[in-house]
Amino acid sequence: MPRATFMTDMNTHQHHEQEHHEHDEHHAHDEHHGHDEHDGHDGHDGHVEHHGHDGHQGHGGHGGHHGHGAPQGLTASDQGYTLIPETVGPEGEFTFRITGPDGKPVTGYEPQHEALLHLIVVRHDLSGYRHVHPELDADGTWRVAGPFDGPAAYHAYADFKAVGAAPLTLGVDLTLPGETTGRPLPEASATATVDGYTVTLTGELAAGNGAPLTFTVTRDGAPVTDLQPYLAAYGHLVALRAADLAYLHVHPDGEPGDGTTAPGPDITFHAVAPTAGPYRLYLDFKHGDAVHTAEFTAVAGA
Ligand SMILES: [Cu+2]
Repeated sequence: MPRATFMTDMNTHQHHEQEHHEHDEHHAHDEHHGHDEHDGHDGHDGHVEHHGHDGHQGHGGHGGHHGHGAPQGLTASDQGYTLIPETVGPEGEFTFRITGPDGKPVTGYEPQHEALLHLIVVRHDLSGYRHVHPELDADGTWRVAGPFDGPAAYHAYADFKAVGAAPLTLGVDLTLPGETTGRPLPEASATATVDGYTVTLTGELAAGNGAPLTFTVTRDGAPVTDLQPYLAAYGHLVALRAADLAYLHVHPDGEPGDGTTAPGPDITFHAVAPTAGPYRLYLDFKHGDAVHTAEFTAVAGA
């Protein structure tokens, strides 16, 4: 197995104030492909451990239409594309490649809301969420500075669209060895605070049914009415299923400039939870030229 040697300097993590982007709709996957173990990377320093995934639910039966509610991000390989982690550098830099149906690293990507690839990294305990935008080398290597929050088991999701292919979200497990303490999933709450903002969630996830989720952003008790767009939205929401870290795409209702969508204090999304149970929601919003992430635990009813 690949072996990680990266151990140091994992404790300084600024929030990356890169542009965050609303993600495109992603197509569901018609077929299951094998989920290969990505062995064979010995001999490189700084490898992170990564494992293939078998036996995932939720990819069947959604062919031919947009996969609202279809979990993604659990498989390292799909539709001929494979996410291959490479190295973690001394400052936590993470590099990876995506190989295509010809087995070679993909170098041609189509931007989705102006980012060629969206990378989500989260610890298995659902803490340490990061949403970053790696840079692509000419040889197909993606690299990004320090998306990790200390030694822990992680799941990384790459959300991209290769030229000529459907949008995909591939995922891999990564382990950064070292002493780590699990962080319990916070209890379900309709209120989150971040960076001096209070965000209140209205609406409930319901298994198998679309439900509106509205987040209301206030600061010092006053509604925030001048949210800044991320290209196509006033907020970016990722929902992860706590049981297995399945990645749900969630789409905003309305967008900046459509004549009806106000820049706060409310941001409304349409979410479908595939199954009942707990989810962790991560809302990125931009205000004061900084990106803030409000996190919620929400339980989908049956
Ligand atoms: Cu992104």
